[in-house]
Amino acid sequence: KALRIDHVGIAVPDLDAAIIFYENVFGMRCVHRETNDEQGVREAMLAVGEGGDRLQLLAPLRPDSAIAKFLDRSGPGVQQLAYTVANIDETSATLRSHGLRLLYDQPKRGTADSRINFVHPKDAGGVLVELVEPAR
Ligand code: MC0
Repeated sequence: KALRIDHVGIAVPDLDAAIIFYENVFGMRCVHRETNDEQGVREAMLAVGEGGDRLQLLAPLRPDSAIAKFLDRSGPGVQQLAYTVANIDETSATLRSHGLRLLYDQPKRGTADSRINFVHPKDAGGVLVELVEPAR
């Protein structure tokens, strides 16, 4: 089951400009930055307040990446909604038993060495749902 919202992911064309915007306008704090070559993204994690809520900014690393394709089609905006799960293998099995397609056969590496997978947006009401099992 989903334990909490892990983060909301927003596709942006310019990571540095977006960080400055969210810090200055909404008072968020950039707490982590990382390049994920496999996912084709440069990302930043922003803390919203002190309660653990997080916004993830995603900028494309390559023109053929998922984020570049999203920006081409839809422009900047909410690209994904991520839930924290305790055990991604169990959660994936449950979702598959409900007939949902997961994008990867096995979890891949996400932010800060988490294990991640995605539910196809067509199987989740038009929302790209990410599952995140944090690193121990
Ligand atoms: C595409 N669609 C979406 C969508 N992307 N709907 C909602 N939210 C999105 N983000 C819709 C399209 O409009 C289309 O609808 C349909 O899905 C299928 O589109 P497609 O052309 O077949 O597929 P693609 O090529 O656009 O790919 C979509 C897909 C891809 C979700 C498979 O983006 C993907 O593999 N995403 C997973 C990886 C990812 O997003 N990585 C970047 C974040 P119509 O109605 O037109 O047919 S990396 C990350 O998040 C890591 C760092 C982390 O958090 O740890």
